[in-house]
Amino acid sequence: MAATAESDTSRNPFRRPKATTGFWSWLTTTDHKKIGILYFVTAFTFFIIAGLQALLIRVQLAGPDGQALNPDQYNQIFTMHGITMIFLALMPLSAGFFNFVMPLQIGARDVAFPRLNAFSYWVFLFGGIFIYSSIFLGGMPDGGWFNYAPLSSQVGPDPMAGTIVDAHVSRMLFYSIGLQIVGLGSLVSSVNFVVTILNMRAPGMTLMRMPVFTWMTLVTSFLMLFAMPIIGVALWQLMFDVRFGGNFFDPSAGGDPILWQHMFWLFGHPEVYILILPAFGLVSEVLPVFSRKPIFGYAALVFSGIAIGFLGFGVWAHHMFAVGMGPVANAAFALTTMFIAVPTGVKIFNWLGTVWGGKLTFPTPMLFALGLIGMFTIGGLSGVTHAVVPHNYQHTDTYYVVAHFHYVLFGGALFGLFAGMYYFFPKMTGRMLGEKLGKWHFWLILIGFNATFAPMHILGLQGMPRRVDTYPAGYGWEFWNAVETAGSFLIAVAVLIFVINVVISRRSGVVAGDDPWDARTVEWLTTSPPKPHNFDEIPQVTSRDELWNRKYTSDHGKPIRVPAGGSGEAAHEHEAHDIHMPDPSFFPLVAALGITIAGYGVFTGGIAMAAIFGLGLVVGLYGFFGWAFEPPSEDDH
Ligand code: HEM
Ligand SMILES: [Cu+2]
Repeated sequence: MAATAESDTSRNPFRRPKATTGFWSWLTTTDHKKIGILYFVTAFTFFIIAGLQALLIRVQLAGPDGQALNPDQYNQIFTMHGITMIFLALMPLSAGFFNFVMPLQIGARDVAFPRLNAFSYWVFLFGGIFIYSSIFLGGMPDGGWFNYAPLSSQVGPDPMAGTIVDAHVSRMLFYSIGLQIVGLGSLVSSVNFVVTILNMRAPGMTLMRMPVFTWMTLVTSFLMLFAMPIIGVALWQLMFDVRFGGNFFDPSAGGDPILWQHMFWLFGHPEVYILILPAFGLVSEVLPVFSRKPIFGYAALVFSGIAIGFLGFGVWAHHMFAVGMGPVANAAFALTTMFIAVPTGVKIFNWLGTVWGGKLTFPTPMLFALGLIGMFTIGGLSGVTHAVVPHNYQHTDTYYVVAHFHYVLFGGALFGLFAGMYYFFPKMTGRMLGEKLGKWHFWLILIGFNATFAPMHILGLQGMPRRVDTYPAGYGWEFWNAVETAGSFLIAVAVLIFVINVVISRRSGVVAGDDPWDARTVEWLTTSPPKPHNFDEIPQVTSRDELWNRKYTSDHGKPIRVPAGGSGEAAHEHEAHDIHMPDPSFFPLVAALGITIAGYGVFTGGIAMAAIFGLGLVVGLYGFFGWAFEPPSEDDH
């Protein structure tokens, strides 16, 4: 029997790759940890690119009448800065943590659909490359990250200049098709995470024993599940309008340009929670560990996250107060927007309650966590002022708004992600990130960040509009713009120090051991880095903060260390048993590649379109069929 199966698989066109180490293994991996690391490296590379674009913007605006970029270049740069930071940097950085940390936190060996997980990474990467290939093919999208119709959807008299689309159509197709491809990755990964969290928790890990980060992964996945399809539909409509003569947004043909704004922000506002909730989850892991106290108000923290998830779908039109919806709609959305400040405030209160009276230590992850509390609160407060409609009329589309979303997305989301990187780097690599360089990174980025974005509040209230490539002298905007530019270069130095720290620590950082922070949750039960199968034995969970309660009993709240091996569980866990792990496969990559190739077909017409689209279809189908029919590996027999 075995012999024939062996010969069968060797003849099977969909044979499996075997490599589990080396370059090839990264192309075929279905291991959630490796996929997590692929997300980190790729997303951080895109972050650097978007950061360099931000520096270019700041060079252009350092003084009046900037000459570094012409208007067309400037439009492309700020658009790509926004798109890249949101879709190709911050979202996938969160996906890196979802992938690497969440299965460990729930005591699982992997996610529910490992190959689907690999597929979601490859469509993210290929989608990002697809969008950036626009540099060589007519220019990058230039309509801003929210790309309002009819500016984006209007086309010239002859959009098809011969066999290929004209520059504007091409840029809009890179935007609409590129974000579709990237969005597909988010959508399928959210399905994966929801199924994993609801079905693959270790015995005893009830929902109300799950770590807060895993809860925020669940809420964020549901947000993606409901928000991504909305932008998906709008992007199809935009593609049809610019490429196939549709009229979704053309009022002269019965379409409605405001429809795009509603569709975009119905996705766009939940999107900002998709960006911030993972960071909230990471901070909720870090604060208790360095306060040596359980999180304050666990249930309230979890339910406020869920409340934010729900309310997040009811505020979208606060981005459209000035569009002319009328006082009733404006008042309604002003109210719902103010409501959402309540659960957000609960979170900040609970974090402060956690550190209050704690035995605090301040390693770099703790500094970034505290930084998030401070900076996000500032962003949150300016957010409340946006909800005041008459005030919004004054400052919408000015630098006051640019200041606000950088305080919540940079000061909030990015600071939280950095806290998570310093906190989980030891688990991922087995080594600690350098504390000295870490402290330099934190203080320089905190100063640079505030120097860059705090003055934007002033310039915005003084009337400086966003998205202008130059401004004249004599408006009194020179000083603060110069300060902002200096601040942005300080941010760049801080990020460079972080990269140096990662490279050095990866090789020669202090060896971490399994539980370097004396942490509270089961992911720290595994070795650092974890074995391919994570746990030799799936842990039995009996409480929240399972690891802490195994290590400490408490005497009137004072933790008393339990002598090692006392709980009996730990010893037993080191025997590896018959553990089946997902097999490597390269078909997810092939399927993702096929979809991307087909995307290029839309830029052409006639034969060329049929050929390119057809090629994409063949490659994609080979990928999906291979994925469906590749034989199970030997040990399945
Ligand atoms: C690294 C430091 C950063 C600097 C110096 C910076 C600077 C800027 C500036 C000056 C603008 C306004 C451009 C204009 O309206 O003409 C801008 C826009 C924007 N930034 Fe940043 N930014 C940085 C980081 C980030 C981060 C971390 C995010 C996170 C998501 C982000 C997201 C955005 C978005 C979405 C826009 C709007 C683009 C548009 O109008 O379409 N930025 N940034
Ligand atoms: Cu909003």
